[in-house]
Amino acid sequence: MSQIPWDVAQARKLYELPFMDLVFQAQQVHRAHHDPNAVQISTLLSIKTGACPEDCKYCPQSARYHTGVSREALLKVEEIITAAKRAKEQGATRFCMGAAWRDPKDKDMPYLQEVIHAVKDLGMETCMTLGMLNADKAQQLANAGLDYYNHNLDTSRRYYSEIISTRSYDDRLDTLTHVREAGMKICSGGILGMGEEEDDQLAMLVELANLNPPPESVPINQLVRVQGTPLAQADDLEPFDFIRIIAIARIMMPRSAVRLSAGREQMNEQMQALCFMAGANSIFYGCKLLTTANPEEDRDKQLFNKLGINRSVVHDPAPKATPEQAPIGMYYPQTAL
Ligand code: SAM
Ligand code: DTB
Ligand code: SF4
Repeated sequence: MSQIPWDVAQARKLYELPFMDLVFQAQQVHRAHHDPNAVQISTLLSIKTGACPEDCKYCPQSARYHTGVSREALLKVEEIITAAKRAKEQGATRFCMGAAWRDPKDKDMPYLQEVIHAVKDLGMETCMTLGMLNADKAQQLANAGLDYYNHNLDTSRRYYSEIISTRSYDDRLDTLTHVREAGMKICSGGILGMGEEEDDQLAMLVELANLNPPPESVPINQLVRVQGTPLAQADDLEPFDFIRIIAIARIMMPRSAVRLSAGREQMNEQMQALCFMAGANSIFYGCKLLTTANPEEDRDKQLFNKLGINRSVVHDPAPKATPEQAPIGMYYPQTAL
């Protein structure tokens, strides 16, 4: 299947649609490819917290900012298994492990491989986010059985240098290439609310959608403003604009899981429901993200009950319908079969 690239002008046309038309279109695409009442849930665990050498301006774990997040030693494998078992009992199908590293070092690889084996033995999907990967390290993780690798583009190429100076946009794209070539699934998205323009948000989606194939999983984070980070005083996002970006992500990447990621603690139930309506079909579940708060599990269970949402067992990124079978073909201008 060949893919006709998206551009920002096309994305902007979607952005400028009346809100109802945009959400309706996104919901049509969503229903053509996914169960509209199913949400996949992943649980996050920070396996190495704080003291990161990078300077990402949003991040409470950078050693450069005084955020109150203290350095913690690498978690023991047993501690990780205990947390993964608990996540599984709570209904998570994927266990995502994050490390505040620029990149994993050779000495870390045996530990990471052991962790992947142990979590997979529980019958869960595995995801890691450890920073940059070269081809060799990506292959070692894939060989150990890692299913997904999370590495976000975070923002547009244009705005990127306002946010991070210690690694480049192309470094990020190179890591994604290594992940893909090693045979793992890509989880890549970004953060909204860092002072970027609308066109930066759209350009980030264009970069993601034009990966061939697009990421299997696309986390859309709303900035969690953490005291001590340079972005602690960033302006509020207009909630409807956040939902618009979810909808456009769904339309541009019809087969991907779109994850309503960080920032749910700051959203009310109605806002989250609109995000699901617009095509989000994955969340992080559990009262903590990496270092910041996420909604309590009971609150999410109540919300799912109110909305009649089922937890999907394992998210299947395969299409439920080809573009031809989709209800309204005009919603697939970018895909030529
Ligand atoms: N150190 C690794 C890296 O940067 O690739 C992995 C962990 S890092 C915390 C993973 C992602 O979390 C970042 O790329 C960013 O998108 C997201 N993130 C970090 N701090 C955030 C915040 N305050 N609000 C929203 N998302 C955040
Ligand atoms: C992603 O896109 N969001 C998650 C996960 N990938 C690793 C991380 C959110 C972190 C929010 C800030 C914190 O809790 O430290
Ligand atoms: Fe380090 Fe990742 Fe935070 Fe950047 S986002 S400072 S690389 S932990």
